[in-house]
Amino acid sequence: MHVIGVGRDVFEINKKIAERNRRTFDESGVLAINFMGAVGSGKTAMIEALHKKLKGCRIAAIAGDIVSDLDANRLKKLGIPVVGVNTGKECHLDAHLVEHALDDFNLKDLDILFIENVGNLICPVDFDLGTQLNVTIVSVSEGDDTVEKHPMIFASSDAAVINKIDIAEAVDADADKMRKDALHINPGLKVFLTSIRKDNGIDDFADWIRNKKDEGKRRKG
Ligand SMILES: Nc1nc2c(ncn2[C@@H]2O[C@H](COP(=O)(O)OP(=O)(O)OP(=O)(O)O)[C@@H](O)[C@H]2O)c(=O)[nH]1
Ligand SMILES: [Mg+2]
Repeated sequence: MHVIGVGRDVFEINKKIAERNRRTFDESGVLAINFMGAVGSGKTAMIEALHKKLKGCRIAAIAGDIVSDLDANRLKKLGIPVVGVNTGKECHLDAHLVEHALDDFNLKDLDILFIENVGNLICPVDFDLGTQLNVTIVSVSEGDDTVEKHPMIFASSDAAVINKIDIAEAVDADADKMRKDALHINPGLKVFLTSIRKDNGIDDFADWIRNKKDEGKRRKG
């Protein structure tokens, strides 16, 4: 009997396209960052905030959503070049969708490409987009057990952002516990505690991104 391994094929094809995307980003000197995270954790708000902080960097965004163009329009309003990608019923972006969206950018004119994935902490884990960095954003309002309940996404991230610390007390959440949980899962993780609302911790996160961009440019020569 011949069994068709559909699942495996999908992952293998995605991996190949992701490698192609990574080469494209490296060759164009673009730092691409995959922002994963729970619904409403602050992914779009973080791109808006970073746009203000990363003055002098030429940034653009891909906004992934299941159906709407609300996030894409928020970013467009700020003058950020953006491509909205609707995934329909799919709960994650994939490398092919990103590759397709790249047609709408002149990558040579960009320094940083933010890719906002579809909001959840599960599906995006299996789909490498070819970005050089993966960042997971959660907020204290999801509960301070959110990190330990979703180890896979933190294990496959370069940085974690614990956002909305301004309301931690109000929602009875321990942001430091979340930080420790993230480091327990992945000791190599860079963790940022932030409040976009109060502009706390965003400068550190922006500096980390800027350093990664400069490292990439130096490597390219
Ligand atoms: N109190 C507080 N609210 C915040 C903070 N950051 C974002 N928000 C609010 O949280 C809500 C969701 O923010 P978004 O940036 O839309 O979240 P998202 O992760 O992009 O959401 P989806 O795209 O729907 O998954 C908005 O009402 C923001 O104003 C923060 O640091 N503190
Ligand atoms: Mg959003």
